[in-house]
Formats: sequence, C-alpha cells, structure tokens
Amino acid sequence: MIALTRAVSPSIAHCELTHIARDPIRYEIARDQHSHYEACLRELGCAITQLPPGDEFPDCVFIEDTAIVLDELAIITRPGAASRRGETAAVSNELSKYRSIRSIEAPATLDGGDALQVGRTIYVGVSTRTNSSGVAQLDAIARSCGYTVAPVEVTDCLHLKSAVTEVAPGTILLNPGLVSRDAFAGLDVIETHPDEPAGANAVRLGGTVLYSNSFPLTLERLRQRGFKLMTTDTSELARAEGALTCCSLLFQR
Ligand code: CIR
Repeated sequence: MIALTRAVSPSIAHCELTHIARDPIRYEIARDQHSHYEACLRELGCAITQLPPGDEFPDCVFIEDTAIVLDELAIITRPGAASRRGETAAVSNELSKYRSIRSIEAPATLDGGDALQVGRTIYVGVSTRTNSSGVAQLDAIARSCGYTVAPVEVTDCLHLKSAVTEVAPGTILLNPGLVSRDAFAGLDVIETHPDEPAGANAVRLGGTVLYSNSFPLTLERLRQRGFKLMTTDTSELARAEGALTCCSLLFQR
C-alpha cells in the first residue's frame, strides 16, 4: 500500500476556509501532527511518498482533494477552490508512475474529499466544491471501469467525507445531521455522537481505523463495536478545515 502525502505548507495560515472562522494556525504544530499521522500510516503498513509543499499552495497538505485513485486508473480533479488548482500538477506527475491518468476538465469542479468509494460504488458529494458537471465527468470515467456513481447532496459541511466515511467493508461512520442515511441504503451505519459533529472522518486501513483523538465519545462507540483503533491528534489541521482522509491518497502499488 502506498500513502501519497504532501508536506504542510509554511503558508497554511492562508488556507481556504468555508464553514469555520479563521483562527491562527501554528505551522510547526500542524507539521508535527502531520508527521505523526504519517507515522501511523507507516505503522499500518503503508510506504509513504511525501511530495514537497509550496508556499503558493497553503492547502497542499490536503492532497486527497487533488485526485481519486481507483485500482484501474487515477482521476486528477479540478478543485472547486481556484487557489487549489495548481496543486494537481505534482500529484498527477507522481500518480502517473502507478496508474494511467484521466482528468476532470472545466467547467467541472470536483474535490476528492467529495468522493467516497464503498466497494464498486462511488458516492459523490454535490457541494460548494463539486458541481454537477464534476459528477457527470466522474460518472463517465468511473462507469467505464464498472463503478456506479451515486450523487449525494452536501450542504452543511465542506465535503461528503466530512459527513461520512467507511470504517469497515460496507460499514460507514455517519453524522445524520449533515447527510441523510437514506442515501446509503444497504450499508451498516454507525452514527457519530451528537456532541461530536465533526467526528465522521476516519481512515480505514486494513483492519484498523485511524481516528482523531478529538472525538472521544464517537471513539468509544467504535471501540464498543469491536474496531481495532489507532488515534492521532488532528486539532491544528482542523483549524484549516482538514481532517484525516484529506491528508493522504492511499492505493495499492
Ligand atoms: C480547503 O478548504 O480546501 C482546505 N482548507 C481544507 C480541505 C480539507 N479537505 C478534505 O477534507 N478533503
């Protein structure tokens, strides 16, 4: 398994923000949290390839938004935030070592944080970052590889994966206040604790769930369900509206 990551930019304080107020972001702390996140991925069996940051890309650590890597090919996105579009070039260059590359083209916009793959279905958030043309282009590419693309309305959070992620095959962790359970019929649903609205973002890697220690009540729910868990601190990256999945692209070599 490869985890493609990108170092925290020294300019992260100038990141995009949509649903939260701007608080100072301490670069050194964000960098240390990101290093710990990478160490967790390494412990879970990933080989890390870290791309260098760029002062001109405050949000580049959130590499998930720049691509969707399927077994068959990689789709380079066209991020919804114009300030982030330049991030894709380096990612495309790296991914081309492992996959043939397809690209989302204007006027479409699509952020990888809006694409949740569960088996052969790709749920895609229609959000402030991903438009209907982005969904249509993703659908055309993914359908040619045998996937079903299912659009889901996202209004109260940044990305679909701010509201729901997969924690085991066919089991999702979901905040019902942000996204409707109805969109995920047939899947086993674990709800986040009501006091932890930002707690739906988890990374599933092998049989382990990598989770943020900012959400102890939801963590306890996962523990009670028998999940093998590893935790890390995401508090500083959260000030940039980032979470766990957004800091890597995970794929089989
Ligand atoms: C942005 O607004 O684009 C960044 N500040 C945060 C992106 C987080 N990405 C993700 O959750 N997939």
